[in-house]
Amino acid sequence: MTEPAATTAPRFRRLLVTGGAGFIGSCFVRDRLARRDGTTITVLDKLTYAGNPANLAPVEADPEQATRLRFVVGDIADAAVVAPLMTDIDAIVNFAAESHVDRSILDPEAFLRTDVMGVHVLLEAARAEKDRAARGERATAPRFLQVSTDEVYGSVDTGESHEEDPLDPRSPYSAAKAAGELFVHSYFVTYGLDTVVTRGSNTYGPYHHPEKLIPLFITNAIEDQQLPLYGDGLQRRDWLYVADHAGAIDHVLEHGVSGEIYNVPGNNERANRETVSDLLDLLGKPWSLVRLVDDRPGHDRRYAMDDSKLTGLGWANKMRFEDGLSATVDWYLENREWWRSIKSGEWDDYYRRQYGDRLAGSREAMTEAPEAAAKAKP
Ligand code: NAD
Ligand code: TDX
Repeated sequence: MTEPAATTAPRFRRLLVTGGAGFIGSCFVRDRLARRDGTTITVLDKLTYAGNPANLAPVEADPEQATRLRFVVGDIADAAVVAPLMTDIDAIVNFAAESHVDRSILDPEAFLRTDVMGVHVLLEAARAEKDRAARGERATAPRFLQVSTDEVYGSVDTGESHEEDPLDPRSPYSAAKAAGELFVHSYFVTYGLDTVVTRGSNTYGPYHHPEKLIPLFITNAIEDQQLPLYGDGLQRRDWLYVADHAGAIDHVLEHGVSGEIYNVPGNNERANRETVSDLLDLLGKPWSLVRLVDDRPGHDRRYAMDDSKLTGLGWANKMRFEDGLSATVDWYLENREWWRSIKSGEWDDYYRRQYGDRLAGSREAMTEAPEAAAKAKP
């Protein structure tokens, strides 16, 4: 991978990055430290099933970058852990979350704890720092960037969601994310905290936990395992490459207007069937691996967001979907140890709960073409 070019000094140089051992957070940390612009990062991560220190191995392998990274294992919902980490940072970027919709259906409480109460603990610690700044005990209050999601808008049958649209979250995951970002906004309005919120779309790329659609289907297909496609497979998602998502978050951190929310779309909207067909082609694997299984309860049919506010801020995504998907497939082919170690232990139990009955009652998916599938009503 090529290193991003060194840039001018960033506005926020000392960062607290929560969830920095996860998929998008680790990309943010790797890319920001690789810029060698003097940034120092403290990662706070609970190392849940989704957190993996191996995601930061490229940083640890570079002695200069490694000196600018400090890793703290801990919970964002633990005020005693969080408070001391806030005293000498310029900004906090909150990636930490329970992030998988299917797990939120199996166990909603964990989502309430981290995605709502954890955010509140972080906000309280930031507010205490703002009070310290007011007393002259530090120069400025920290900026707070909350990483949110397109799922807070709910299912969007036609058109595109704009930042001022009403929220309509429909899963425990998206309800928790909506509550989290509403808390963030309330701290801007009520306490004058310097906040910004990003709402990213479906992200894909290297280091993506194999519970999510693209990495699950790539890794199952590599091993000739069945691919459990929910419902009719005609749900539509807008795919955003992980480095573009992390880059957009960095851009909003630097340039976003306080109190504002920014959509971060990928502008690559496709039916799940199309995405699956593309990745099977890249792997040279047959469509017959795909099985239609019982749908996700409350499954959102489509997400799509307007990008004018973010482009107006001067951001443009770089990766084309075809290139990003191909690079992602190559990465999973070349990093089998990384995902094989995740697909073991707790994974087997999760996979049985999530897919055991579904796959037992599954049907052939017949055709890969979305139009034909819509007519065929399998
Ligand atoms: P992920 O599940 O890969 O990583 C989450 C990280 O947070 C893990 O490292 C985990 O250990 C850590 N974590 C979880 N609970 C914690 C806690 N209580 N305290 C400290 N650390 C904790 O998630 P991701 O896909 O990288 O998503 C990152 C953020 O982006 C999330 O807030 C998610 O809601 C948001 N988002 C994700 C996508 C996507 O498609 N993946 C799209 C839009 C927004
Ligand atoms: O086995 C599967 N079969 C299937 O058909 C899985 C895991 C998913 N799907 C479908 C459901 C969705 O229509 O694929 C689509 C994508 O599913 P996920 O990868 O689980 O993502 P999604 O539910 O869309 O949510 C993702 O994007 C928004 C992230 O997981 C969230 O964290 C983010 O906020």
